[in-house]
Amino acid sequence: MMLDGCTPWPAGTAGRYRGAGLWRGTDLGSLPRAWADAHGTATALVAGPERISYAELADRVDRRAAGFVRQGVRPGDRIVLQLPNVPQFVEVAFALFRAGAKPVFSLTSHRAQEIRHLCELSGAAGYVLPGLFRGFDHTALGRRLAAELPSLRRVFVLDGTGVTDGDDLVVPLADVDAQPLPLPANDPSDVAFFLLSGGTTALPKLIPRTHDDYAYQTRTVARQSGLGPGSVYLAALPVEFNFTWGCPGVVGTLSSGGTVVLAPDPTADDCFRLIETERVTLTSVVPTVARLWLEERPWSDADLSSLEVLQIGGARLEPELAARITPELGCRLQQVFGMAEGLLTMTRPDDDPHAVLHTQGRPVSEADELRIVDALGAPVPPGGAGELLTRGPYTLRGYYRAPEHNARAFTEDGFYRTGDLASITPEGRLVVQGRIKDVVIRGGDKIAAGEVEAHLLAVPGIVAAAVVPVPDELLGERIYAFLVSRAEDGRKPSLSALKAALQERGLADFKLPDRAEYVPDLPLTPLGKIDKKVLSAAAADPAHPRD
Ligand code: J2J
Repeated sequence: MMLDGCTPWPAGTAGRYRGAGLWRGTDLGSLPRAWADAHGTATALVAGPERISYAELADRVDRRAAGFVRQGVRPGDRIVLQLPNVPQFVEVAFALFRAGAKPVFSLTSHRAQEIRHLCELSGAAGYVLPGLFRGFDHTALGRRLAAELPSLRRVFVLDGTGVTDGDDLVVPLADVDAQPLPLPANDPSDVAFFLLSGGTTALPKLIPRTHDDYAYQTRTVARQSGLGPGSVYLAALPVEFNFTWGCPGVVGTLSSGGTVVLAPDPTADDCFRLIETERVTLTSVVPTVARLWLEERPWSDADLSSLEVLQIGGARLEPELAARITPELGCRLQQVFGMAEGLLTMTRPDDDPHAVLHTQGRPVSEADELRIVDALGAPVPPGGAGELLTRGPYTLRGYYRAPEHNARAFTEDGFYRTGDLASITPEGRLVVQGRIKDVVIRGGDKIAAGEVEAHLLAVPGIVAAAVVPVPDELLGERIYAFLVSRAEDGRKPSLSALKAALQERGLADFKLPDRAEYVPDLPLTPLGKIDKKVLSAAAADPAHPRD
């Protein structure tokens, strides 16, 4: 049974996935103990000077799970989890699985707008936060939200910032620690955790991932990536990103008996040093990070010879950049196309070099179904480009508590409309051609245009707003806002005033416009919708006049 508000796979389909041995009834909460039984003294996690064995990790997870129960966390509770790349992220995620609670993975860059929405939408009973992180007081935000939202009963603070004695709302994460308890197993077909959608709508959506589907995804990708006890995975990007968490990422590496090294951030400085000292064999980055690493490589004497594979995904990888990876970094390139919603495609070790540079590879599961359709939903002839639709054993059937959006985002027969434009080669490899969804992908961060537009419209003086991507060499795309201001008083907030206003509203920094331009009117299509094609073309035109 899936949590209320989720869309289960049809019984027949689920039966097929089980019958084929894809879904094996794995409870993610039971994994740390099973891993400890198999690899006890081996190193599971490395973070700075700290090295945590599999046995230690399982013990910490058991103690924290009991600690959460003592703090009143109940099976089925949703808990917003917002932590940087620290061992506690892994401990807390698995402890919550153990306790039957469902973490909602949030980004550390999220602010009041995003966290409030996640808490409201999920009806969160708890919020695990870093405390004071990169100059922002998350505890203060947690307190404010708890005052607004009656369902939010507990705030757990990693660094203890803002904790006061005798407070039963704000609790240090270190106190979430108790003698292990026998805890009931989870239903493997139920939601284990929620990932955040890259989004197309004004408000982000939650993606339910089940124990069975995520165990299948991570196991399959780990096997195809040849992971084993000798593998060392560097978590360079934020761990809560599906790419880093399970593609094969943290969960796939731990399932294989390997070691996960947590990098504080993806800078070349930090990561090159960790690759050298920890003998990292595999890591995953977005194209922007790969570009920065290539820029830094000639200036670094770090020994990167242990690195076997660099996975690159999350945004379009220019073939020119792809071609530089092996000669300049000395490792194999693996292109990955993925989405928190499910479907993953990857190039493989035995693919010919042309396929590795120019395609996003094949789906990871034989049971993944891909369709390419035209604007009317009809299949395009083989090889043609169109919207990619997909369904399969680890692709959601519906967002959480979003019936109206689900009616548009899925076909009647359960295919997810990805909003990506792609074609499929005769060998079955995916080639991403572009997007039809209204999203900006800025250095791998996904920004829903509609969300930024809604906030811009709330700024005094702005009467119309349209956000489009503009090409950028380093970030791939930047955020370009076209605005119409009220004519009578001629108020046209400057870019910095707009950014300040959006920050003031509590929007995460990575969603702030990079450029704003005032126009008398927004162009419309014959159907009366804002013509974003015209705006994108204007934004990208070097001769286009700017403020
Ligand atoms: C072009 N666009 C891509 C690629 C994703 C592995 C890797 C990435 C993600 C991810 C992920 C792309 N070329 N190679 O979850 O497990 C764009 C598409 C897609 C959207 C999904 C994983 N790889 N994209 O990026 O949920 O537009 O997942 O639909 O963040 O990123 O974004 P997200």
